[in-house]
Amino acid sequence: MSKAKNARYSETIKPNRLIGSLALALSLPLVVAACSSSPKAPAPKAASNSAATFVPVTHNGAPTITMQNFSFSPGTISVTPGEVIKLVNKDSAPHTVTSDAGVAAKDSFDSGTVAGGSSGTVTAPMDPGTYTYHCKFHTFMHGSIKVT
Ligand SMILES: [Cu+2]
Repeated sequence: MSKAKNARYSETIKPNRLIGSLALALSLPLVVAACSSSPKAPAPKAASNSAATFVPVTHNGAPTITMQNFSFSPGTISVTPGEVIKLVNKDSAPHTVTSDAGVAAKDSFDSGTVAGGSSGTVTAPMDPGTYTYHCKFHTFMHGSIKVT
């Protein structure tokens, strides 16, 4: 008897659940439609405003050259005049970022020794241009710094 009652009870509750989920399914597209249609008009204005505001803040932290497996990454890094570039040495050997011969004295740069597993910095030249550099200890290691 109680089994039958339970069965009957669950049968009566089923339509309610169905209606509940139907109502939910019907209301969801309405909510999505309401969300996507109403902010569309003011969105472009906000985007153009923030684009102008955020232009100087595009750098996500300091520009970084990684020294790993006896190579520099990225091979060419773009920076602004006089910007400080972070150097991260992931090798156990020491490396340097040293400007190649032929660079005018005022545009020369040398990070000094960045010991294995440690980090350092080098300051980019002030004059726009592309400057090639090498590692003092491993002259086959090359990279370039593009100042714009
Ligand atoms: Cu090296």
